[in-house]
Amino acid sequence: MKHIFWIIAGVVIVLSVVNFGFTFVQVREEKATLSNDLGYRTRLLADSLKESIEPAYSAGSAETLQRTVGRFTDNERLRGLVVVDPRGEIIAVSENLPASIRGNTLAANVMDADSSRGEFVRSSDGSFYVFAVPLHEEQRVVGALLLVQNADFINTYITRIWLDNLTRLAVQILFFSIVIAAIVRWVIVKPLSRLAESVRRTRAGSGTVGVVTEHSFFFQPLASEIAKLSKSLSQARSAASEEARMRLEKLDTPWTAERLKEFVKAHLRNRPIVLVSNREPYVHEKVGNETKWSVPASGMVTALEPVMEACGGLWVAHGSGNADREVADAQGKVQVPPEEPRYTLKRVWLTQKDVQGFYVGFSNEALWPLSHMAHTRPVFRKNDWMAYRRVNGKFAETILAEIKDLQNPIILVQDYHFALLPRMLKNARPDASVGFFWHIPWASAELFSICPWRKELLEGILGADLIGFHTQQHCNNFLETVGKEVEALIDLEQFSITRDEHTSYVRAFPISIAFTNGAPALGGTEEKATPPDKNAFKNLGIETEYIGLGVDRLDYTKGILERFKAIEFFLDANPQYRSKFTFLQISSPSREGSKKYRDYADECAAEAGRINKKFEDGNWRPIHFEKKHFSHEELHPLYAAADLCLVTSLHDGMNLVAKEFVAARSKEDGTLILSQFTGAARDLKGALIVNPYSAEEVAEAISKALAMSPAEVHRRMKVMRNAVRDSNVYRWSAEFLKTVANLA
Ligand code: GDG
Repeated sequence: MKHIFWIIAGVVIVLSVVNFGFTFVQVREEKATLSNDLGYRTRLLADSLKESIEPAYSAGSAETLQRTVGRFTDNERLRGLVVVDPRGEIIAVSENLPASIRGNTLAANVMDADSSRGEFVRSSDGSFYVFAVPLHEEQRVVGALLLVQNADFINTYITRIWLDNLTRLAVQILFFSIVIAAIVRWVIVKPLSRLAESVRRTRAGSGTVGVVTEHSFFFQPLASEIAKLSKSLSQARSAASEEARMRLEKLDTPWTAERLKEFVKAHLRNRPIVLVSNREPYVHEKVGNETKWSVPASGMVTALEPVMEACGGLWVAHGSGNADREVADAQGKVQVPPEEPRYTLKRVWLTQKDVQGFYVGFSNEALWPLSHMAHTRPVFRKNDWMAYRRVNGKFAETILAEIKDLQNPIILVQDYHFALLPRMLKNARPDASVGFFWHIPWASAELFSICPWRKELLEGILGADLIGFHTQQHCNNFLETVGKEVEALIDLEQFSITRDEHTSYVRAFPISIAFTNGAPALGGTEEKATPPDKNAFKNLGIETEYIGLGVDRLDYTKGILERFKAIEFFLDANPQYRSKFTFLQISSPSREGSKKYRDYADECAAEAGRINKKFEDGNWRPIHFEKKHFSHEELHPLYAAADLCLVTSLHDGMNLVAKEFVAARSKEDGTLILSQFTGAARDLKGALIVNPYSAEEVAEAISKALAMSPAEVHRRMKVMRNAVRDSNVYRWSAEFLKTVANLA
């Protein structure tokens, strides 16, 4: 719509300029012609009147003179006559001649010069052409005769020209606007957007070749080229799909989005997949007058988004963005990814009170610290628990309504926000396969026992057919907790729990990212061919020889303060690295509704400030603390170019940042320093494993990393890249989906 407006505005400007130009010239010419004509006719009239007036003037008869003058009063355009004596005194004047004209000074000038002259005069009575001619008696100037002509008709005529031309311009503008809008809309925009839609559908695999060429008369050559292109694309796609099908059985080949799709088709026989999480994969926000979308900083989203892109289906999540409602339909649904829709996101709307109790309160102030051994006391509030139950119920209702016409759906419930949901869903729909994945650690039976609602939580989780954790240790802890808290039959061989005739299987599925070794991924983090380039750091004002990187949600479990302490320790112990080493900490603001998180953010900023003050030298300061959200596209060049990445979580289910760093190192360089308390420490054997509580140990790892031989760096990175490549998120979901589908 905007572009049509600008095209029309351009045409309006051009038409107006041309029209005004022509009208201006026309007006000037018409005015000159009319004025000359009036002047000429007045001169002729003046000559003939002079002949009749001079004898009367010479006879000295004022009465005869007045009678002669009177005869010409209001005659057509001639407004009147004035006869003056040599002193300029009026001797005779036409009756109705306005007073403003009578005393015209032209008479005196004409008598002095002894030659006739005319001029246009504008007065309150109108516009006039005054022409004066000297009167003679025996060659002597004895007076003057003034002829006053009405000149208003010239202005009236000029005004008419302007009005006529402006009316013509308005009609032209209207006509052109309608024609242009119609042409742009029907001949350009519509066919182009149909073309784009066809291309998009073909690219997404849901369109047919040839649709592209329909309705695109104007773009026929382009359309037929695109049709050929999409034909090649669909041929390539079926070849890839065929290959993926063949590879399905060979488990040692890498998993890709395509292979996962084929797997879903073959093993799940197109059973509908519904994924449920609190955090939505795309958030729409108002930025000024514009609506923008972003992918939130969340490990769960990073891992599951590529899976949904590959498999399609429905993702149900809390609509938390301030423009979420605006872009969703009446049912809260929106097709995503926004640029290339592949699945449906259904947003559930929560009240401020729900969010406070369910999310900020019970999820993040009770369950999060309860599950992480980070020495932060959980806060259990009855009201938060009630809100948690209420919101789990609300999500259950929404999902049950969505699946009411679907048979044997597979429902994948994500994370600690929805511990009660598996039971609610399974009770209402026993035919559904319910998988539940707990993305954070399951600390221990002892720690869990302090939760006042532990039995209800376990009851809820045990509604699932399959319960997944990142590590075997978390599975063991969970089984031990169930054994301690509820009456159930625990089979340690099967790793299953049977209660009220329903069996839940407990398995470790170490999550990962969409590392595809250069093969096209449908989303998420993937290896890109861009060479490492420290310019990305220069843009942030970092130009030192050595650069360390940290990327975390601003969360106390990520050990950011401990990391800063280790950097201080490192610079104290290794002064030769001062002014040569900079640490960039990217911290995406997180859970800002909670005071604990706001305070932690302030503490991190203060600690970075303190350490910077201690070491700063000229323009150099050791820690750059960027408290803002970076997109995956912005993070990638930083991951690819840093010398080392520090992951010092005090406790972490998996930690995907560690895997993203590894995936970004296509040159097989760079060192990962990784906390022993992350799930990732079990998968990434090439990392320098550290205890984040020991600043000395982390500082030593930093100096070891910076002094490590390139061969050693390469060897370690290669090991890690192989691990992430082999166990990417497509394998993770295939294994989870296969297990959950086979249980039913
Ligand atoms: C939970 C568990 C487990 C994007 N922009 C920014 C940013 N991101 C992305 C990172 C990464 C993700 O956010 C963070 O993932 P993690 O796995 O490190 O952590 P959690 O969000 O706590 O995830 C975790 C995960 O679930 C999956 O199961 O691994 O253990 O706690 O993809 O690229 N991150 C930051 N700033 C940004 O601007 N910090």
